[in-house]
Amino acid sequence: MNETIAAISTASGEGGIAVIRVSGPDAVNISRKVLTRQSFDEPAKMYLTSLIDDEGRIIDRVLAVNFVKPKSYTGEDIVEIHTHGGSFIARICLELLIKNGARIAEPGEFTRRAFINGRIDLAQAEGVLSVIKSRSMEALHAAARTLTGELSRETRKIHDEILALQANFEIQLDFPEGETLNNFDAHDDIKKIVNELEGLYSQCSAGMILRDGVRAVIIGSPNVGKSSLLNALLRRNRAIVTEIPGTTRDIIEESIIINGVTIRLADTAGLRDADDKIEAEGVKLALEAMNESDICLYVLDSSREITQEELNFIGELDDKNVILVLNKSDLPRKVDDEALTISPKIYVSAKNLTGLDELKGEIYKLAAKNSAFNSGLNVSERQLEDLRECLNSMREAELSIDDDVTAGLLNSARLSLMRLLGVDAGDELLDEMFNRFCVGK
Ligand SMILES: Nc1nc2c(ncn2[C@@H]2O[C@H](COP(=O)(O)OP(=O)(O)OP(=O)(O)O)[C@@H](O)[C@H]2O)c(=O)[nH]1
Ligand SMILES: [Mg+2]
Repeated sequence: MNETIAAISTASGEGGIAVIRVSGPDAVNISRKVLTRQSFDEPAKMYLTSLIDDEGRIIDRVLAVNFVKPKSYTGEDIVEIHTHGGSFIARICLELLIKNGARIAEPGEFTRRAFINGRIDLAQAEGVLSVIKSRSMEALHAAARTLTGELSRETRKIHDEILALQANFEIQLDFPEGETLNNFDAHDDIKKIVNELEGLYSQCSAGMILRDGVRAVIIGSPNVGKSSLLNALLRRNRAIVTEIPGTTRDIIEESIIINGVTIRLADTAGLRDADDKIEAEGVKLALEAMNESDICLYVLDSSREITQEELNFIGELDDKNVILVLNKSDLPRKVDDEALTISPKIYVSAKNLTGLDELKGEIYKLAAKNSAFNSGLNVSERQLEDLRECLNSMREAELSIDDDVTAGLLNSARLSLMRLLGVDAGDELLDEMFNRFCVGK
């Protein structure tokens, strides 16, 4: 931790400016050796200066700013040098800093130091990562809520409530058999905490959906227009469309964003008993994709009658996640609408691009089901798992009638929340977490 680290913090390639960040006890001393300016009187103020090489030759006009410990991103002294954009000049600047005593930073090492110095907790560090990886505005909002500490605050509040309750139980256990603490009714308290945890959990799973997207599979018999539907939703010709049944054999995945939510569409091979080995493999993949998806778009050709095979297949679908898409609505309708009891049923024409907005609306409705998107909190799998474990322990505690057991469950619930916040996190967890960051963050 006493080493001073440096890295290029902006993305590689040519750009307007590049930022090279130096953090650690020698940040200012090392920076002085590569800049003409020697003093940074005011912290957090940009100074115009020059970058110089070993022989004092000017390489670039740059801006430099000094953030003084502990009021900096890492909680250490930081100097940022803003060079003109271009990976070459940024690399030269970094090399000069290394020559003068800085060490190249590992991926995520700046954020790791921020965590170790208590500037942010682990939940917020995950938030930083999510902000960087966000692909839609809603995902970004969810990440920002985590980053600014909303998840941490709520988690800490619940942690403290459990702790207080646990303390009461410990006292209670010291009482002789038969006697109890006055007015001690833990049941209501436990129930209240379970409710709070459930709310937090649904906010976090919404955040998870916002980050990773919802998986929607396009499935149905050959030639009904599944690939045409994918193309129509994407508004570009991504998948091959022909009048020959069995055109699509592999899974084709693409994303669209509906009201800020990423929907990961998968076009699949038409379902039939295929003789062709490749096609049969495609059908197998299609069914697998369907089982792993959150939403199923079952496509029918509305210009012909439904086959018995199709009816059987529809009968076995989990109708909570299905949208029936009746394609080719530009042609005369032959499909027996009455036979289809599943809703929603949407008529579209992938050819004429009609009905697509309505379809998107239904996809969004299913995706948003039970999800608090506008209060979503971005979390990692690990954090969601910690939260789930906490909730499980608390639900068990709610049912428990043995004080001893309840106290133990409260304790493990509390430890799950501490893990979520990264209190006493081991090196292994920190390595795993910060290695997902890019260098320079
Ligand atoms: N009239 C009309 N024809 C369509 C429509 N959508 C698709 N088609 C035609 O239906 C045929 C099959 O379309 P595809 O998109 O390849 O169908 P698919 O379901 O992906 O077929 P497989 O990949 O073989 O399972 C093509 O000739 C398309 O031009 C539509 O909305 N209206
Ligand atoms: Mg196809």
